[in-house]
Amino acid sequence: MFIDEAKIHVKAGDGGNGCMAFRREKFVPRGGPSGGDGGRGGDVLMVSSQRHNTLIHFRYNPEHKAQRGEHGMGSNCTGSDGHSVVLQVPVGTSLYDQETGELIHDFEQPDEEIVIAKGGRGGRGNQHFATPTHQAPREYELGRPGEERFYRLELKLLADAGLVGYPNAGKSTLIARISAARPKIADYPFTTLEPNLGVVTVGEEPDQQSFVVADVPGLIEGAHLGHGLGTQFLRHIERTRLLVHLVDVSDASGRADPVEDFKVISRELASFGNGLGEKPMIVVATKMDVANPAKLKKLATHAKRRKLEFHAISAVTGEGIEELKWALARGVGVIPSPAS
Ligand SMILES: Nc1nc2c(ncn2[C@@H]2O[C@H](COP(=O)(O)OP(=O)(O)OP(=O)(O)O)[C@@H](O)[C@H]2O)c(=O)[nH]1
Ligand SMILES: [Mg+2]
Repeated sequence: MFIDEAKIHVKAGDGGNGCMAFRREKFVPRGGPSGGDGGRGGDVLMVSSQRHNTLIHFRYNPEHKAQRGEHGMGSNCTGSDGHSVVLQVPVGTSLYDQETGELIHDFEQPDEEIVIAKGGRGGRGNQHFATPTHQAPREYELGRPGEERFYRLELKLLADAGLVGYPNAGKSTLIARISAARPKIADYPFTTLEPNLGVVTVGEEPDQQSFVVADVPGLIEGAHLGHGLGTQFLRHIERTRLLVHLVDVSDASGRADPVEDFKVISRELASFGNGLGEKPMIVVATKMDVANPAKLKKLATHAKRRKLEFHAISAVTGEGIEELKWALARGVGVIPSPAS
């Protein structure tokens, strides 16, 4: 189980202070108290949204404060309330109190909204303290402090895209290049024995988006019959929105035909069932720095004929990596695709 975690510190806005003032107008002697109330401090709210898939945006940005209420003013003017702050979390996030470990809320549906730090009440101005026997009150209240809390967020990560292909195709190298995941990489087959998840981000704050990519062990012909590592681990990518099919177009694969490679793996995916054969797929030619041009062309032509998006990358030189990241973001739906 892969868990994303973030710790945050939130502070709601303090209430504004009440005001002490007296009406002073020409021809109105002893005008009476006129100090307005302080405004309420803003709340910190948390809402579940489908716009986010990970908690990575809190890792860069763990402090959140709402605005304080304005102080009250003379002439019975109330200070304005502070603006609230709304923090978005992915559906599936659990919110814990960092100190006690208590579970505060499980966000199970989109658009669940709760207050996680309550803004302070504004103080009352001296206008409220007048009584028939106390007509020139000098009392007023200070605003109450906004709540301050420390939380821990937890999210079980589900992969949005799955990398598939023969052993040695460069799947682990790619995930290491585009995420913080550091899987073992080596030039022998079946280096990867268990799926690795990596969080990939595209764009800059505030428009940054992130999604989860799974690197799974390589497949070979007959995997559905248990050859190699079999297909058990494919259940980890059953619920992804996109498959990324990596095909080695260098001569390092030791196989002659990349289209044959592509077909073998596609058949294994189809025979695993559970929708893997029908999932949207991007085809990626790998090892462009040492590509065999004839193999590259053959694979590109095949992808085109099958109407599958095609990319060519080198994890060594970085060629095509940035474009592929954006294509993945579109494919998993965190950024709109031009067509839609
Ligand atoms: N020249 C070159 N070599 C690469 C590139 N990408 C990966 N490799 C090499 O290919 C070999 C296999 O890479 P891995 O990333 O371990 O392949 P994998 O698909 O994860 O393999 P398994 O885990 O066994 O399924 C390693 O020696 C990598 O250094 C590339 O773009 N260019
Ligand atoms: Mg690997």
